[in-house]
Amino acid sequence: MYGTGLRRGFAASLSLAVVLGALALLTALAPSASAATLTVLNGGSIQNAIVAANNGDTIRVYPGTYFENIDFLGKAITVLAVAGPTQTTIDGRGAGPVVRFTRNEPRAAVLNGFTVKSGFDPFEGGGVQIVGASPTVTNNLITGNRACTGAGVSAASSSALISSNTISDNTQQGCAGGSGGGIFVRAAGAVEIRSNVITRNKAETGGGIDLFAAGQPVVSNNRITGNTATLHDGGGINLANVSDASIVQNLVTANTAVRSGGGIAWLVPQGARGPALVNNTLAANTAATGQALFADGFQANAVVTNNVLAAANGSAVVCSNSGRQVPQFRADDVWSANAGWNASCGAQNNINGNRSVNPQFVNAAGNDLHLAAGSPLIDRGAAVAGLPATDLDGVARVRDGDNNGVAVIDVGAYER
Ligand SMILES: [Ca+2]
Repeated sequence: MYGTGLRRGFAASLSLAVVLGALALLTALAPSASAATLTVLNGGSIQNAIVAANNGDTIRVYPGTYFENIDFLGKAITVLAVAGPTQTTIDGRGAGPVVRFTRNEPRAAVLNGFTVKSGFDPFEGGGVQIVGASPTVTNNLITGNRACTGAGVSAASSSALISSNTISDNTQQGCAGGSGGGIFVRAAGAVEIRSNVITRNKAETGGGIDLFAAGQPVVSNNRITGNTATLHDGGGINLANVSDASIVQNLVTANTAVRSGGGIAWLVPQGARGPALVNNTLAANTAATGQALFADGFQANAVVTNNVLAAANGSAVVCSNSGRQVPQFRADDVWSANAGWNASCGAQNNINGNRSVNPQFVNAAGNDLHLAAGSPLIDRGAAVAGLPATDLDGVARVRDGDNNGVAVIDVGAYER
């Protein structure tokens, strides 16, 4: 029991500091004065602290590996690993989802800073399972989990915020027909998937992300790389049924689909708006058809603007016309060594700002997909409403990259 007393004393002094701070702010922030801080030390139980917590409380978890499957129990509380995911792990032991939000938790229910590993669910959400709730899941490493759908994270009937996590090496298991190796979203909502690294996940469909009847999700500023759709479509991202997603400023690279859409695949049903794909960089993805993008269905309202849709060879973009419609392409660069645009997309090249030129990345072989000086995609994008004020690096958009005195947005996820 070396160190236990010291740690408890340390925790007690922290709590005292919090109490003193709360007293100091009592007049200015009266509602927060009732919020408490609970402490969990190595060897303790996070779940016991959740049981004891009330809305507005923060549970501070100290370094260690916690063999638990925790449930937020509907509480608007923050569960925080004070030393971050490299030192703090919740290990689900294959006994169920590692973390569950299934009781209408709001955004103020926060999971922050953990390694979340070794969870399993035969249906959905091996690492983090969200059903009918909208929590915040941020700054975690979610890895080595298994489920039929959403091996890493699942979100059903949800407007959750999933931000700044690394979601890696999660794998479909427990069924045939699964999807969403990294993240699975189903049943209309407004899930936001922002600024995550999503890598090396595997599922039959949607290796990185599967959006299935997902409503109006936002997928922005993510790095989605090296994921695999092991049987069907969408190595990086797959969208089906009514998934009117805004997919903005992501890097989608080196993903693989055995069938179609190495980077992204979608099937837009009749009557749906379909996705908006804006200022993404897709490169080095592979599939049997549609190396970068496989666009299918009733997609006349789908918007594809300012994207780099590049592939080593084959058709970078294929428009399967089951709905006899193609998306609205504008200021996109669709490029591969031998055939950028597939004829199925109709006449697009040199129309509406669309082109087929070598994007001239800084170092494609080294996976540096910034535009090199002199790239033909600098200052060649179309004006887009609602674009983030900064690019994927956090560099301010829009800039005058060709030094002609006029600032114009670049094509792709990076600005210069
Ligand atoms: Ca520019």
